[in-house]
Amino acid sequence: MPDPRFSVLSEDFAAAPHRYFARLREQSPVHYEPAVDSWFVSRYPDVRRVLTDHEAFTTETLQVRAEPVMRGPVLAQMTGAEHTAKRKIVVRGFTGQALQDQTHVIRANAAEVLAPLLSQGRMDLVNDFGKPFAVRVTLDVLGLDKEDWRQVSAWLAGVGEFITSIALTPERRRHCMDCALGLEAYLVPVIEQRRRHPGEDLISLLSTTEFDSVAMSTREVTALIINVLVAAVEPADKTLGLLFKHLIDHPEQLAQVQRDPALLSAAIAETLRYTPPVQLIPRLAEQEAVFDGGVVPAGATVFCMIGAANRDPEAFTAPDAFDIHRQDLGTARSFTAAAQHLAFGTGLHQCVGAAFARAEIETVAALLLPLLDRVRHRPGSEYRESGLYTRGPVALPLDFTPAPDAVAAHS
Ligand code: 2IO
Repeated sequence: MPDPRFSVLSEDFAAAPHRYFARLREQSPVHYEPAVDSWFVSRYPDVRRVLTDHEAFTTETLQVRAEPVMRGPVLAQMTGAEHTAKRKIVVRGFTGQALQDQTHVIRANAAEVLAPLLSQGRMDLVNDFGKPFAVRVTLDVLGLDKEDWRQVSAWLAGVGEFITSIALTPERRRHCMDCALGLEAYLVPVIEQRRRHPGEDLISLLSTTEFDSVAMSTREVTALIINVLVAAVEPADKTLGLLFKHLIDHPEQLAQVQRDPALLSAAIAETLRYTPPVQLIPRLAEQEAVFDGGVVPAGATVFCMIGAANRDPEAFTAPDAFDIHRQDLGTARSFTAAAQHLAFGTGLHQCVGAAFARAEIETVAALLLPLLDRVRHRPGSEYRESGLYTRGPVALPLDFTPAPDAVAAHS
């Protein structure tokens, strides 16, 4: 019998959601939460269905969840010809030659943020490195001033809080809106300047590429830039922290990756399956939908539980084991539309930044691993994660022995 008191909004669930995934899939696969009037779908086939049946499940939820703080429509909200055309523009900004160039930007920024940390033999991978690094890289790619990273980080925290909250108090809502307005006021003059004097950066690309023979409006470009900022920053430090946490906790696999860096993409793909940084993806049920195990009424908000689906034994053998060698992951496909795991979603709105995300995490991990000799958790540090929508380590304090030539090269 499903426990009637069980809630995905409980403190127990928040402390360690994975402990409840099997129970949800087996006993309450279409789980209703009255406090937020939403349904939570946890089985792999059901999540796939919700994300690929675009007629039955739309992204209209984003009108209230994202548009107010994005200051306009994000890519995931769009449909039809508009979506196809604008998605193509953004994809062009994150693949091919653009991605090649971005890899250099990634490496340079990683080295820069790392330099003052390396000789110390200790760092908090999430707060000392991951967070500043993710914002700086994204600003650089957009053609914004990296030195603004602290201010932009603070604005993005508010925008991210709005999008990923399950419930917001009026005070927090006001704070999030202030952050969004601050970010918009910062971006608008830049967009106007790039229209007149375009460069090689992504803001220039977005401000000048025509859609239906007209350039996008400043409002449209602003929303797409905030979209890129949030999507590139919010999950990045989490994925990096989770990758290192899992590798340190599985020393044989860490040693294998250190010996053979070609295994890194499998380690990243397995991290994304095992602990996807984006745990929930919302949809709106256009009509009543019948699942094996529950019915969702027309007009309902449905949350796809990516973490639970990625650990469904229907889809992966021994799903609760972290195993970079698993045969059922298909690493080569893991960053494409054919991915087996659902960390980038699936269907028409599957993440456009997947290739960039892979390049970012792979480049940084390949740079870091040889520099951090005998990397280990700081003794006495207590590992904790937070977040229901996006989720990752609150901190990851590491001790290591700095590789001698590394310190010389980076200080
Ligand atoms: C930004 C949730 C961090 C996206 C979102 C309103 C749309 C879309 C996602 C991801 C990650 C964010 N949804 N990125 O889940 O662009």
